[in-house]
Amino acid sequence: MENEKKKTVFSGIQPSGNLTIGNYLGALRNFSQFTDEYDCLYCVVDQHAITVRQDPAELRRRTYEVLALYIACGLDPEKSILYVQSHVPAHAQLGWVLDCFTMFGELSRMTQFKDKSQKNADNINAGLFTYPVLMAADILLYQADLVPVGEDQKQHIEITRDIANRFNQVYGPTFTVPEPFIKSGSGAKVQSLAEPEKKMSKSDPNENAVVRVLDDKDTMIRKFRRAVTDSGSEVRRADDKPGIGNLMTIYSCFTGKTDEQIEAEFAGKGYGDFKTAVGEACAAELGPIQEKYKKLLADKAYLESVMKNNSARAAYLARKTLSKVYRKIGFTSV
Ligand code: ATP
Ligand code: LTN
Repeated sequence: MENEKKKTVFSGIQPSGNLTIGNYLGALRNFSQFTDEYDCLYCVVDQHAITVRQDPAELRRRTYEVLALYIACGLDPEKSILYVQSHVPAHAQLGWVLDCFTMFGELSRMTQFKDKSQKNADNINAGLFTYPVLMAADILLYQADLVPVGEDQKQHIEITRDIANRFNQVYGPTFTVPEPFIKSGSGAKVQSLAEPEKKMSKSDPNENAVVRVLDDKDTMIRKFRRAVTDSGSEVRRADDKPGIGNLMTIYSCFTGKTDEQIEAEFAGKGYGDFKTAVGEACAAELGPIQEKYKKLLADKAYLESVMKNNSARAAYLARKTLSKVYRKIGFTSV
């Protein structure tokens, strides 16, 4: 058992905005639990981010920020590979090959493509359409076994599996077929505070709809207090109370309490007290992360050394898969 090869975990977050507690609870918070037993790669997927127009200076700044947050949340760059997608050319190279193994029809059915085309009607570019193929390349390049993501990414993991199976059927075993890791029921689906039927999204233009990982405590409490809820006053999960249900999910994630415990805690107290408590619980967990983050961000040279060393480690692994793929499809090498 000792020298049995460890399984691999891969995940990525786009530097397309300041991260929300949706990104944190659905993805980031779960990343560190794998680092002892798996070989882990966590990527800042800047190439995915440009499927929506980005300001260059902001994209650059956010790339450092997401990397610093990875580390502040407990990921160790000596142990896990923390790197930036565009620093490893093999992602785009495998992406092209996999484009030729992905059907127009299956990409047309992707709900994220439909959503984002609606939100960015003036820029429905080909990258937005082939986004899932680049994501499949990210995962398959490292022969990942497990991909921790939020519920919204399930369909993208399914298409990754389909692409891998299709390629393996034609050329023989080449790619590991990955499984999603979605923490069902607890933070895998955090909804918008303004429209609780929509997911909380870091690129939402309505700042009151999202709580950011880096918001200060007062801002967090203010945003939770403004969250849209129904006209009742009872803290209870019910189909006609999506706003309160969402806040209960968030509170439960930060405190570990069950719905019954939350209902008992706020019996007879009303929404105001509950919302403040959600803000306080959120700030209590994120405060120490913010402190670490600030120190890391001030040390750009350190972050750059992490980027450099880790992209070399990732590139080495990626190159192995890419060479195998090139050989199998009949590309020449000299
Ligand atoms: P954008 O608004 O730019 O599309 P996003 O907020 O959806 O971004 P991504 O970078 O696409 O964030 O996602 C990073 C990770 O966070 C993914 O694993 C995704 O599933 C997870 N995630 C994003 N939003 C939520 C949410 N509201 N609830 C739970 N998980 C989420
Ligand atoms: N598509 C993801 C981000 C992403 C990703 C990945 C996640 C890009 N490549 C590989 C897991 C594995 C998103 O939009 N949240």
